[in-house]
Amino acid sequence: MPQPTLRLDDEQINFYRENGYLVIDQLTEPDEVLRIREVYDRLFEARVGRETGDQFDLAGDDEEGKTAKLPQILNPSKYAPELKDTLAWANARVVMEQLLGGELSGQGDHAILKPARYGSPTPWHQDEAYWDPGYDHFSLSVWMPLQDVDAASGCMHFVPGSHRMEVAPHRPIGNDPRVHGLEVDADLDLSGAVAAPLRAGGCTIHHQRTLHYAPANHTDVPRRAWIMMGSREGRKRNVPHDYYWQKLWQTARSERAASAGG
Ligand SMILES: O=C(O)CCC(=O)C(=O)O
Repeated sequence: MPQPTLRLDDEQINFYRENGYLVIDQLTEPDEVLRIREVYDRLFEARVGRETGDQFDLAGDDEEGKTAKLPQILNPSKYAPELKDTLAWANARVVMEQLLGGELSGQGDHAILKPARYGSPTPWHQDEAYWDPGYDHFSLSVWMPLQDVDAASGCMHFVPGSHRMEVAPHRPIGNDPRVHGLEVDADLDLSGAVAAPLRAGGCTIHHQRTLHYAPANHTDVPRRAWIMMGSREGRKRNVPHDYYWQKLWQTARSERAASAGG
C-alpha cells in the first residue's frame, strides 16, 4: 500500500471550511493515473455490477439495450480491489481525515463516465439528498479526473458557501421516477457558481451539502471521473429528515439490486 505524500495546510483547510469545496492540483502521479484509467475502462466495458444494480444510467431510464446517458458504477473498488492500493486512495484518506477532523469510519468510491460528445450534464444537486434521512451524516467526496478536464468536457462546478444550507428539495432528473439521478427542485441562486478545471490526477473535494454540477462532455475524449468518499460515523436522528423525493424512485437499478438480494 503506497504511503501518503499529501497533507493540507491551514489555508486549504480554512478555504474548505469557508467554501465547502477545495481544489488540489495533484492527488497522485501521472503514471498511476494511466494505470487507474485502464482499470476504469475495463470495468465499464465489462459492465461489472450491472446485475446487482451497481452499474446503471444515472441520468436515463436505464432500460436494457439503450445507450446510457451517464454511466455510473457504485463501488468500483469492489470489482477491482487494486484501486485501493493506490497513492490516490492513500492521499484521499489523509485529506478526508484532516477535513472531517478524525479517523474515517468508511471509505468508498464510485465512477461517473461522460462518453465523448455524448455524456449528459450532471444537474445541480447536494449529495446528502441521496442518503438515509434518518441520520446526520459527516461525509465528503474527493473527485479525481483521469484526463484533463474543463467546462467543455464536464468539470465540476460549485456554489461557494452552499454547504451551510439545509438540503434543498430534489426530484429525479426530468421529474422521471425511473431515473436514479437527482436534481434540485427549487429556485436557488446559482449566480456565484465557480468552475473547477483540473489536470488529470488533480482533484476537487466537496462537502455532502455543497451544491454542485458538471456540464455535458462536448469534447472528443471521454470524461472519466473516479470519486472517493469518506465518512465519520453518522448520528441517528430523533426526527428523520423528510427527503420525500426518495420515495418517488422506481428504478430498474433498484429492481436489479432487489432480485440480486441487495
Ligand atoms: O462527475 C460528475 O459528473 C458529478 C459528480 C458528483 O456529482 C459527485 O461526485 O458528487
